[in-house]
Amino acid sequence: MDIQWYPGQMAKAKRLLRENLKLVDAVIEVLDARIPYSSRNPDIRDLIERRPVVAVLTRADLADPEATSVWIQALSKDYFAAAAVNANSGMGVKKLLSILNKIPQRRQRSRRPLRLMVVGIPNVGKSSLINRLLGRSAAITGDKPGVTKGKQWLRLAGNLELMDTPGLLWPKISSKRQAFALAAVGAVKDEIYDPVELALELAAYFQASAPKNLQQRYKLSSVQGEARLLLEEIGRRRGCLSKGGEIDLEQAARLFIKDFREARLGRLTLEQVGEIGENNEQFCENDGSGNQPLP
Ligand SMILES: Nc1nc2c(ncn2[C@@H]2O[C@H](COP(=O)(O)OP(=O)(O)OP(=O)(O)O)[C@@H](O)[C@H]2O)c(=O)[nH]1
Ligand SMILES: [Mg+2]
Repeated sequence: MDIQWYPGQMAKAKRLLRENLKLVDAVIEVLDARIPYSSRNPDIRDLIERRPVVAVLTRADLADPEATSVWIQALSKDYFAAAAVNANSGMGVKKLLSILNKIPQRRQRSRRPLRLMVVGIPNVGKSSLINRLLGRSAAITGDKPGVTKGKQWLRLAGNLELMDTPGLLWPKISSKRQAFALAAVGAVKDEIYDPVELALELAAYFQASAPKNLQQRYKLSSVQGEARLLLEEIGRRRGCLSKGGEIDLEQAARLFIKDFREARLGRLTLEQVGEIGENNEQFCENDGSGNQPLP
């Protein structure tokens, strides 16, 4: 599936990051626990310039807990530290705070608070995470990408200042698989992709990797065969009908995508450690054919 978005907006977000980086001691890179590979921004490394980066996996409540702990171990080798949280409930935030407190000031003996910039793909939970760290709702959040438009500094009572930033996507997503992963978790605007196409790819993923989850959720005896027929069957069972009584495939697609996003099909991690390549760049370059099987 192809994704088109607004390069102007993203260029602006990138400039904002670059301009403010000199003000901060470290960066928090927020990743989606269900797609840690695909939510990693290949540009960020170049932008960050030798500052410590802490990887935070949000939506750990929606991901497979075992896969998340394997990810934390793997990411800890690559980042200053890594932690998993539920940025809605606050689970894991206390541990994250203790990690943040170990980050050194860039200027020693400086009396100012430690300053952190929070970056990541759109809709991944950056603002929610900041609110949980602060213990109050100070940053605006919302269930769609592009909610945070500019930077916002927020101060924690202790000794921490956090900068919220708009979501960042890189200009060229060469891998269809990565485009699928980003659309599946809601990092790109709904208008930008075809919901039926996304649902069909998601259905194919479930057929291959988690057929039981499909069977249980929609009470189906068999889930194999053409993905389109499966989506139709889901639509039939869930009453997604058009006025003429026919199955409304787009409605079925939206329902199915929503079920996945809210983990009603179970807690699943779409990308496992070591599955795609040792580093994300390799993954981005090698996987541009679009012919690769889904994870
Ligand atoms: N289940 C679950 N939902 C989360 C979590 N973190 C964030 N969300 C939800 O994800 C949506 C996006 O959260 P935001 O904090 O606005 O995300 P953001 O990264 O600031 O988004 P932009 O500013 O649009 O780039 C909201 O509906 C949150 O409730 C999490 O850990 N678990
Ligand atoms: Mg935000």
